[in-house]
Amino acid sequence: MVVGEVRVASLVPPAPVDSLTMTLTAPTTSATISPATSPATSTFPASPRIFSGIQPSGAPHVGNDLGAIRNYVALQDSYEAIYCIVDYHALTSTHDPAVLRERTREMATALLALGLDPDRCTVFVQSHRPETTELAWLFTTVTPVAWLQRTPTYKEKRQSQPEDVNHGLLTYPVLQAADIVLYKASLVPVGKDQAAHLELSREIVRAFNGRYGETFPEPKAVFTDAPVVLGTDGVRKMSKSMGNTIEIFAEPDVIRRQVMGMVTDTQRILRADPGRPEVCNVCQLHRFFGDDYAEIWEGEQTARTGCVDTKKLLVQRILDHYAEPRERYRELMADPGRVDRILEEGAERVRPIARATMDEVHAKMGLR
Ligand code: AQP
Repeated sequence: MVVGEVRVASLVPPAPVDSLTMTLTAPTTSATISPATSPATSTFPASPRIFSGIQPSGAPHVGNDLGAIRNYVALQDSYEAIYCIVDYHALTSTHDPAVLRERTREMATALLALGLDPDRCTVFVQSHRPETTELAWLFTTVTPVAWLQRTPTYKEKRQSQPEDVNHGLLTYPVLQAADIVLYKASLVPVGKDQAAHLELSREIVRAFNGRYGETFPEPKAVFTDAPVVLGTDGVRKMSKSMGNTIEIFAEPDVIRRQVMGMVTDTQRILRADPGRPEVCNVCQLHRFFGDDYAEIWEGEQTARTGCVDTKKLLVQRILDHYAEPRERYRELMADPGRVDRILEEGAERVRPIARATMDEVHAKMGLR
């Protein structure tokens, strides 16, 4: 186990071999996560609190779900869980107000459809609790610029949107740290791509606690057993901006096209060639959509099955797996008032926590 990370229960059978080097690491079998560091002061919550944010940056995909959202769902029963649609973060790349508004509601709807239950967790929109931006500003005063400049995501965004290298991109991880610890959360379900940001959050917290006294818990990442899901290109992380996603709520024809277009084992030229399931992302994804992964593996390795067969099966299984969420998504999208109410109530529910944290921070920093 890596310091600063914990891993949650495997929902799938173990891999037949332990050489899953690309998409997914071998699943763990433990159904529990380690307890967070014991609170150093009475201002920490009595039991670990969960927080995670997700950008309303487009249609949620299988990578978001396998890498993060299913942990959001799993953890809501064991912990006080707070989930947030991070529209302030999305503003670093999305500048059309109508698009942002629509995507924010879509992402909230998607989370609810995938299993977040407002009676068991809190779901709200980041900008509805503006204390987070004040705390982010205060955190900028303990964060060296060099820490931010070396963030991998910042470097990537400088490449992917060279015309729009805005200040928000640089301070993105500071806002993320503020989001998490405003609620004194210590466990953060995320995909592995967020590990560097989480590490930075821990450093920022340490810098703040070092200067002003023990105030915040150091947040730890919680990974699923699919911490990095590769995209349909089989090479890069599944990501909206890479255009290599399998969308959860798209029309079946779109999902079919996305899966059937997946790159498999590039060395398997003929149907009769034995495949290498450990580098075939179609095989890897089967781990999460059926209980016969070992057979899929063997079929591919011995050329008993072809790539087209395995892809067709995957299409069907993805459609079946998400059939109920897709139905709930349609219902909720037809009732936007209900979703808006859930989000408003969520923001109100966490107000006292945010206020209490800010009172403490103001006092410690000499602002009141
Ligand atoms: N491919 C992935 N594998 C595992 N986890 C993933 N996550 C995203 N992609 C993968 C996790 O999903 C949560 C929400 O991610 P986000 O808000 O950072 O969404 P995102 O970055 O917008 O996802 P994309 O598709 O990668 O978007 P772009 O292209 O805009 O950057 C996070 O916990 C993330 O780790």
